[in-house]
Amino acid sequence: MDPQPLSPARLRVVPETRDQALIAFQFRPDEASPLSVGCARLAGPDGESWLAGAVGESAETRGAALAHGEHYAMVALVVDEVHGDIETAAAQAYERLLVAVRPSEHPYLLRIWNYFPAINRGEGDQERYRRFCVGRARAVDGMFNDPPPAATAIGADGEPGRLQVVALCSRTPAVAIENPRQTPAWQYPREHGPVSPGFSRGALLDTDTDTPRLLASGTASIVGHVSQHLGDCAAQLRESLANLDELIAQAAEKTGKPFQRAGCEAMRVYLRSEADLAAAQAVMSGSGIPPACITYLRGDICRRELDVELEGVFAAG
Ligand code: 3EB
Repeated sequence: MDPQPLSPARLRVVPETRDQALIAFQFRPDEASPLSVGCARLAGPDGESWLAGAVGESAETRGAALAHGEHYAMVALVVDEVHGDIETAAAQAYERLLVAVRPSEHPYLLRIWNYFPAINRGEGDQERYRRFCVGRARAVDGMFNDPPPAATAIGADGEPGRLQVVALCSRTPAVAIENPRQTPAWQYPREHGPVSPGFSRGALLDTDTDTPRLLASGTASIVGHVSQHLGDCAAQLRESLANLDELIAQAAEKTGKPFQRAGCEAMRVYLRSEADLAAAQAVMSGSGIPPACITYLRGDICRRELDVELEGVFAAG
């Protein structure tokens, strides 16, 4: 049987800036652009394009961008944070997101990126990441949690003021996956915060085609619900890759297609400290992930004791 050609309307990610991208992430600072990730780039490509065929309609202003394709759509928002109140900013961002997405032809949220500065500031339940989780949980509807999207939540550079939320939306739901080595985030015990974070470990897209994709959420050095290898970034990165392997194995099992590390189309590695860059690159160089697709960004992991997190897109084959 001849392989089916890649349906151009389905998802493909390239680690570069392209015209006609549904989502054109930039790893270059630009406060005005909702698609410029607010984390300094340490190494690797300075753009990441999510391609999904012809973009029928798109708009970008200071503070919001949207693009509609055939199967997929994108909404990006920047919400001003007033008086350091990240909980209210999160609730506003997610209310706006749902208002834009639910009545549209692409009502399903598959993958969300959240960036805001000083994510670990504040103690205990006052920590800004935990307040963010409370605001997000307050704003979302039942559909959001059934199942929740794959997600990233990372601390951006600078002082509080800008909450950035980027969402990939679709006509049809994704297949959510969990990691058997990790407690689902929505079952985290109380010690991790007053509300459980709303995300799935990964999402499988285009499972009705010959070209499914695995979107791995922010993947860190956590086994069960417990952070591992504190103070050792390289060991944390190896543990994160072990977690990634579980997601890849889940993807292969659920689709019946051969997913592997080498099928990575784009990866982001977030490092709390630029000083860990060389160690991280050394671990990644032996990982089987194509080095040319990896961007290293300086970002704060939402658990303050962790130094590294990764995320990526994988094609079968
Ligand atoms: C963890 O497993 C790491 O709150 O949306 C990863 C991805 C993490 C997304 C989120 C949090 C989120 O707990 C943290």
